[in-house]
Amino acid sequence: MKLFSAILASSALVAITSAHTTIWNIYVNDVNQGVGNTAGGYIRFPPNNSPVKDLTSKDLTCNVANTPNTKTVTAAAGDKITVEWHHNDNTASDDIIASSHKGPVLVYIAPTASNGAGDVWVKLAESGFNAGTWAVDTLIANKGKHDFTLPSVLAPGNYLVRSEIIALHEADAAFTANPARGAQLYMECIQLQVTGSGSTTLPAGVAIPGAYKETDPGIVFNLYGTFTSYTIPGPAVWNAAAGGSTGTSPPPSNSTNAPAASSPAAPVPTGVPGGASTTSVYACSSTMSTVVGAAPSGAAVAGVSAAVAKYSQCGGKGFTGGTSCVAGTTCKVINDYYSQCLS
Ligand SMILES: [Cu+2]
Repeated sequence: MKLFSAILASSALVAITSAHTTIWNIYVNDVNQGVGNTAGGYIRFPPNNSPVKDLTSKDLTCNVANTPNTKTVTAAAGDKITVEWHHNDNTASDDIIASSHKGPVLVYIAPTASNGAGDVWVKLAESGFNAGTWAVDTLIANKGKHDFTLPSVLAPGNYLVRSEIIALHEADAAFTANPARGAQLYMECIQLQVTGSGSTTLPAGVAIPGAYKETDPGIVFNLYGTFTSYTIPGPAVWNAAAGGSTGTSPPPSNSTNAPAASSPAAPVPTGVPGGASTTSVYACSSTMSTVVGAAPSGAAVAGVSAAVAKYSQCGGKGFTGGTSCVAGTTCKVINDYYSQCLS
């Protein structure tokens, strides 16, 4: 409860990060289950809508506060689930995510008993880049709603559904090469009880963190270069799953793993915001602002010296990254598990 009050106390901060997004509520067969990302809800919600960028961080599992919430939504195997994303609130006037934040939308599932740890995550749906349209474009057009279907064969039980957006607008450089850049991952875990007569338990899955690497063509990707396809990172969609409905592009993940994405054709921006002429299209420039001084290579791994960008994590239990914030910001404790650079 102490943790929840800390989170509530910090909710005023959410309004600042206007480019970013979290899951607010879900629908089961088009029936709204109500706002879930508050204390007493059914979503394991973070203290704000900032992305996670460190692919090795446990924050990637269910965001920075993988804290069990009170409720669990009941749905039957085979039901249609709709996840609704928003910036700051779930009213019609609130938009979804900055349109610059193009990238794929993905859905994973794991048994709740695992708490998300281990090789437990099974991909249920994904959509990436199809005929010139990104899944995030479709998400915005759909007012933040993303549909998928629970496999009809899925055995009853308690599950965590992890829905995720990977925003690529700063993904031309790896996070470890430049902590001011890198793919931005947005995710929450939804507490779901599956009913029905299915008898198929989840197959072996992948670990999150662990499933994504900076060598994946879909993680370091130049959105501003020339490309005709995009390889969605992570495992293949479980073949018992029906797939997502926002236009799936299921690339068999065992075949050609690096089409256009790894082509070195287009010049890549230098990595320091402000240095490249394309910087103006990066809507994160106000929230992911400049790094003071050059980051020594390997700094993020070693946990030393690179200044942490405004709104990025600078402390908390288990956190091993940098703790010194960029000029004009200080590291403020949000809760036991998360401190953030704020002005
Ligand atoms: Cu952003």
